[in-house]
Amino acid sequence: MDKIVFITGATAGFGEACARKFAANNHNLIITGRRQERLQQLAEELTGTYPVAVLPLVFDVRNREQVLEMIGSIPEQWKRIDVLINNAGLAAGKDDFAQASLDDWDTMVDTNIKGFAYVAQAVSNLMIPHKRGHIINLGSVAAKQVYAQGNMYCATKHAVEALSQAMRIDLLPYHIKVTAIHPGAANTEFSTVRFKGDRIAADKVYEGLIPLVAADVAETIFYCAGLPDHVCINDLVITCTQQADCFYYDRG
Ligand code: NDP
Ligand code: 8X3
Repeated sequence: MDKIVFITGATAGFGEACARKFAANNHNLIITGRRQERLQQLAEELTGTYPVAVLPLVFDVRNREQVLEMIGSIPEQWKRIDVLINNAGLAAGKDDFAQASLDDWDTMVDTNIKGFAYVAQAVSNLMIPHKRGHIINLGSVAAKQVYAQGNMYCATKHAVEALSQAMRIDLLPYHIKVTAIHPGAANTEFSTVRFKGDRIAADKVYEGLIPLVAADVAETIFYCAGLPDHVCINDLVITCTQQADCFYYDRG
């Protein structure tokens, strides 16, 4: 049976790669993000290439009213969502605790914790009546360890870890699976966003590494989503071979 897969942050990186992977396997998609043009182009490309339907929804996960309104007004035939890939998120800045921008902190908390939770709650309420569904949350190796100047980003990803556990417990009676995926360094738009367009700083993150790419993470998510109904991967850490954890890299 083809699934309905709801992907947040599908305009770039992991979300876009997941959209390509799931569409190539004939699943119908709800794709979301703020950049309408990118979403529209992706929807047209995927529906033109594969026998799938794609519903693009433009909203900012930080805006609670928008999240509730957009998810609340999904057409009836799209409401039976099988998989949520709760992926939209970002790092803003990498600075010492005492100097970090409070605006950056607000952006990360509002996106990675509050927006993340608004979407998960709204979609889980669509899954509950059917007593099935799978929520796949994007954490990070920064959900497991805290590194220098990672302060609020690491805190938000630790919150993703905590909320994934919380969802797994509270959604247990409804047989909704919850998987937390924790990638290490992956070369997407992530670092360019983090360093506010400074490509030199962004490229330095991946110097000497063959880092993960978005398709690696999408393959892993696709694998987790394809397991039998009675099997749930709860927690999965994925790094490139040259990264052991947040601290140890072999940069050649
Ligand atoms: P990208 O920057 O490539 O993509 C991020 C996506 O999130 C974009 O589609 C963006 O869409 C969306 N997004 C960001 N803010 C909002 C918002 N307020 N409302 C709606 N959508 C938003 O990053 P990645 O694909 O690398 O990251 C995806 C997730 O994986 C994030 O949660 C990140 O923290 C996590 N992660 C990334 C790692 C990496 O090294 N790349 C490693 C570990 C975890 P738009 O701008 O159009 O709104
Ligand atoms: C992104 C990976 O190591 O920059 O979550 O925090 S890291």
